[in-house]
Amino acid sequence: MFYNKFFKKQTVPKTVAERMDKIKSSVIPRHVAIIMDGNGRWAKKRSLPRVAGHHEGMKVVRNITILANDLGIETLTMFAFSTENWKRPKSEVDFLMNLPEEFLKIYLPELVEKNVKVQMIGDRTQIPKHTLRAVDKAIHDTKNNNGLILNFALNYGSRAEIIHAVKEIAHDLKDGKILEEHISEELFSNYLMTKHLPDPDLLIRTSGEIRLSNFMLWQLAYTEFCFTDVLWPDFDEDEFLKAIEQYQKRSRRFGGI
Ligand code: V07
Repeated sequence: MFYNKFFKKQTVPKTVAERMDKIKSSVIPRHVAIIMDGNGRWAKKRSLPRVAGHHEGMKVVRNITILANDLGIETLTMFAFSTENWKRPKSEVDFLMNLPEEFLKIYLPELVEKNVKVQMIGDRTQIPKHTLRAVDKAIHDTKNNNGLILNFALNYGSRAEIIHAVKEIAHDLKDGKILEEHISEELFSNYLMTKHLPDPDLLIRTSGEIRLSNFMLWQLAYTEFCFTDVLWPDFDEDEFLKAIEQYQKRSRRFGGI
């Protein structure tokens, strides 16, 4: 075998660490948003109650958070509970509203230690007090961290977010705080719950559903989409790295013209 400057030895990365190094040498998406679907189906396949799938899905949230933090991703938004989810049986809603507390009881010390900053978007008014208390404590305990922003969408609906923004803008117009000619895409973005975050670069939805389900409609205008058939409880490191690798291939094509 002969090598010169034109024929570099090519190796295919195999281990997670090697794949992570290769990923880190290319464009990392700043903001990844995930619709974590398929927990109920995962449970059904195993003849378990739906809530067993939600519980298993919670562990995956931890694993993907740690990996995203290690990759240097700035923000990870996880769609944990939609405004539509209230229509589910009360027992399931109650279980879901206990998950933030359970998650934080187990993982908050690790998140604090790994410099992760917890945040939340969504309508707080209908969320039970005990749930908000746990989430607010996590936000408080991690407010000085400057690693990954772990942003939970809890009781979040994008159309409601947009209507809320429109009302606030109307209010500020009436008060003379802004003028009609000030209304722009940038100003509008600043009335959304994500005003402090860049738009997502990559959206991942698990479990084979190919729709947005009222998630970040404004913010996803230019986002790359990655849909996978894998159910959320089965979504592992390999699946997340595959999604990032796919994103990097696409952005290389886009950048290269
Ligand atoms: C929930 C587990 C993941 C799959 C999708 C639905 C079920 C983590 C949280 C959470 C939320 C806020 C917070 C800390 C943790 C969570 C809900 C559901 C409602 F500050 N997982 N998870 N919240 N699932």
